[in-house]
Amino acid sequence: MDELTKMTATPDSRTAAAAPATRHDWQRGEIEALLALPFNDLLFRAQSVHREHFDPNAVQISTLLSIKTGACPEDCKYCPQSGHYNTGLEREKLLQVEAVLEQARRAKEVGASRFCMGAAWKHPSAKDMPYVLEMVKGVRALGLETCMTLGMLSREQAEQLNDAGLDYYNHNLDTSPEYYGEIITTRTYADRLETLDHVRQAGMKICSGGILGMGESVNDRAGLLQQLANLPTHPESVPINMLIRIQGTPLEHVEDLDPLDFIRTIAVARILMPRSHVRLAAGRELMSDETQAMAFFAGANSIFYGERLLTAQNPQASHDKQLFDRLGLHPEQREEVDDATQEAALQAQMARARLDALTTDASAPRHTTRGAAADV
Ligand code: SAM
Ligand code: DTB
Ligand code: SF4
Repeated sequence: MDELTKMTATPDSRTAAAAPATRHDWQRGEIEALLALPFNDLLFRAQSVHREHFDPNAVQISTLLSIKTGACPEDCKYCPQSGHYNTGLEREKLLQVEAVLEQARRAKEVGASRFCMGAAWKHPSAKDMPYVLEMVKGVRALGLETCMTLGMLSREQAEQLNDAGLDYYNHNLDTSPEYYGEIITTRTYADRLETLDHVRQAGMKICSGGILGMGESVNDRAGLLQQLANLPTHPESVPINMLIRIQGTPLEHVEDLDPLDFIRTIAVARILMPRSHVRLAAGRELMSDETQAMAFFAGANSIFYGERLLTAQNPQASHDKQLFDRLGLHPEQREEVDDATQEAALQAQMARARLDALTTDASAPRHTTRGAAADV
């Protein structure tokens, strides 16, 4: 490039020329070496990568809703919703479509750009799919990005969700292939990879990450990141959860994770998957503001917002607002919806009204709804 071209190149084209190609061939040792860098070197490197691809002060905001709670047949040792452990959690059947949409409206009002719906299932049943598809259409119609996490998906179910307009599917690898068997025995690592493949083949974006603080080694953290970064396409969204120790689960008494090790993992995720949104996911309630600030500096650029995750506590919305103000962060804006989406919205609304009319028993409300979070 000559000097004049260099001076007039847009920031994007300059970045494109300078940025190394995204890799999918990371070796475990390379990742361990990154995790072991002097802290300042690691954070400087992660922040430099972050700035090449994102507005460093923008954070994507998602809100979670549990659409079916508890009594899950899987035995994930960290999870309050597993039917294998007595965690005292109140079970709830699948919410009605309108109750979900009401929560989505509130999430939008307070600034969320993505609405994530989670169900404690091994996989969705044929009976539940029509309702789930209506939820996707309805939430999308509100102009929100849609995300679901419903357990394993067959190829056909992934296609149905994609056709309904689901933007993201969340399915975590959780930990390294080696440590996985210590945490879950009712589904395999290969099952999880297969679901991710179905999601990708169907055309949806992938949200996949893991949990830290389950007693895993640094090598296991490297193994999780290696699996994610070596997928044929990087997950668009990578949630890094800090274990919330839940009374009654086998991981109730696991040792504390050093917050600096958590930050290191975020930083390495940012370096390995430079264009992905890395989410500072579960566990923020137990983190200091300073730890969270450092996680944003290390390249985290997404959070769950609102006082509840699926069943566990999240920071108060007012506290998050204050933190954003103190750090000069702002919510990332999503692109506006086009006419075709608006039209799809209208159609979805009509179909929903028909379905609800067929199925609603107004005399027997099965579910309670939660209060809305405050403004971001
Ligand atoms: N049942 C679906 C599944 O697992 O595929 C979706 C819901 S599940 C609760 C979604 C994710 O939440 C899990 O994969 C796990 O990474 C995370 N999670 C669950 N319990 C957690 C806890 N106590 N602390 C941190 N993350 C947790
Ligand atoms: C993810 O990685 N974390 C979210 C979301 N994906 C579905 C769930 C966190 C759950 C924390 C425990 C609970 O609220 O029950
Ligand atoms: Fe069930 Fe998901 Fe919890 Fe595992 S993490 S027990 S699959 S709800």
